[in-house]
Amino acid sequence: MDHAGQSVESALGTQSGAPGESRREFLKAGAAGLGLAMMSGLAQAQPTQAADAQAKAAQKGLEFFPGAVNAQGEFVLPPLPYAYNALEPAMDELTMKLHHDKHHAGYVEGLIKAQKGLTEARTSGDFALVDHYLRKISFHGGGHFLHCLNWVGMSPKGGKPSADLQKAIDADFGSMEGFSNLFANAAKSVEGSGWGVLCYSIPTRKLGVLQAMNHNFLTDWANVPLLVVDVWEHAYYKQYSNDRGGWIKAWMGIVNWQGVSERYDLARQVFA
Ligand code: MN3
Repeated sequence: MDHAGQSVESALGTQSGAPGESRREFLKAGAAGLGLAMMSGLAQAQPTQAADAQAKAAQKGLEFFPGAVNAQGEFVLPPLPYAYNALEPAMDELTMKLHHDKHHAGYVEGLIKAQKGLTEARTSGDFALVDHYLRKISFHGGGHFLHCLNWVGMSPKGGKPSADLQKAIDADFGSMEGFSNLFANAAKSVEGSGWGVLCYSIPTRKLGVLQAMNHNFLTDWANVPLLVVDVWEHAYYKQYSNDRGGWIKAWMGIVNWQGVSERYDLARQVFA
């Protein structure tokens, strides 16, 4: 079993009796579902290499930012992975509806519009508004991708980190308490609107915490976000008023640690 095959099986959590069966199923699903050969030009590579590379790329798109694009690679609003009221009492149904159906949908719309403007600038040769479109892409793209992560980062069941992730949390933050204190304070102290982010550093292969102001400032480019908490007022104000800390504390109880653990495994495999 080669490296890519291992990561494919692990990422999907497929459980197959026959060696290679789950890998083949994933490769089939990945190729059919994403049409990545067309997007990446991988069709000219050796068939096995191309299939493995397609599967690897499919993993990145599907697992790091679930549902961010459709089979054609177009930006879409992914459905919530649970009912609007599934996170009550930590998060109320109306906030979830507005947050997902209006706010997140708005970022998808804004991203598509800005991408279209950028394409028109490139094809027409009129670059007068190129900085405008790129700013919009950064803002709406950040909003779209972070919200894709946001929905899967929460679960009615809550849960615990895998043994591997717990080990990394202990190594990089001292303990789960050390992580929680740092993360909660980072998120709480974001100036204005933004996010708290648990991320995997590609160069150091360690876990770290970042803030994001709005969707797109204060980050750095060497990190893969694994878990995010939304501290825009639209995410909590109806239920928690101005008590951002109360929202973060409640959010800590509904973190989907199984999903975070899977993305951590994926990050270690893809960026090993
Ligand atoms: Mn939001």
